[in-house]
Amino acid sequence: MTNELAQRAQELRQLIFKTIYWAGGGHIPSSLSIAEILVVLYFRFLRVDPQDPHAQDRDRFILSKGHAGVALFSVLAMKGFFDRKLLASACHLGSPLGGHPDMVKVPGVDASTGSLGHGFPYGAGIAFAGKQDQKDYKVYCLLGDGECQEGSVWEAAIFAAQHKLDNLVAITDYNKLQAIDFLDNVGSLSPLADKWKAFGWEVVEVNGHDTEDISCALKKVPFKKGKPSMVIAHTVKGKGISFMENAPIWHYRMPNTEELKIALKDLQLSEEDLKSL
Ligand SMILES: Cc1ncc(C[n+]2csc(CCOP(=O)(O)OP(=O)(O)O)c2C)c(N)n1
Repeated sequence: MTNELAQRAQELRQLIFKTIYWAGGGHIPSSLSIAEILVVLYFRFLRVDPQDPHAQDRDRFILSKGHAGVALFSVLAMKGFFDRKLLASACHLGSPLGGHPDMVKVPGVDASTGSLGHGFPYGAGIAFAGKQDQKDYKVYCLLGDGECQEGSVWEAAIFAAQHKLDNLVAITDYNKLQAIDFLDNVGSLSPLADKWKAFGWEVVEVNGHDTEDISCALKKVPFKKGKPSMVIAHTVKGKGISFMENAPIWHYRMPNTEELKIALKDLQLSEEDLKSL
């Protein structure tokens, strides 16, 4: 199973890169950072049905760091929510797949996100509604660490603890980078785990590129009855493409001809592979 999930993560990275290449632009490193987290969620935990994407009692997944939308589109295509050929249209005029996820247009997308600091509070609201309606679904929210510099994240954190939302599971993609620089050079969140604990959350830290480590944590949610759960996933922004790893300059940038060759080699793709999706 571990190998299978690791292989899926590799396949997801390839699909993300090809999709953004076809789109002509996008957030490559932000998407590569979350490949293992997404495959673990979609292929091991989320109770979702591609044939019935609006099922009332399904688990919800909210990509609060919506700028990594291509990663979500790619994993949804792998899971069978829509034909993966649709990925070739991403970011082109008239496509349902834009730069950010749209819940009205894309089957399997549970929240329209992209404005940082909004998806997570929305997810807390859905978890609250689930409690009120005595439903047993869980709401999983994936946050960026730079996104956690937004005040609305902490308002939602207070709300979730106050209402004992133990059906809410947040995962922070803790790659220590935001759009322009390292968090520590802009607005440090350290010590991040202690901050969430102080806000009334139960916290577990994992290696965000180790599918087994992520799974072990998610198996235990809620970490404590009556409390919301936070998984802090230590990741590397740009994981899988050597020159993009941990490099702030790549947040939104496309490789030139020479860089493209290296990226393809790193992802075990050929130039021929780039011709189709
Ligand atoms: C409210 C808001 N402000 C600014 C932006 C522009 N923006 C897009 S991505 C990004 C950086 C986010 O950093 P992080 O959450 O750490 O994501 P990652 O580094 O993994 O891409 C910013 C500032 C936005 N999408 N929403």
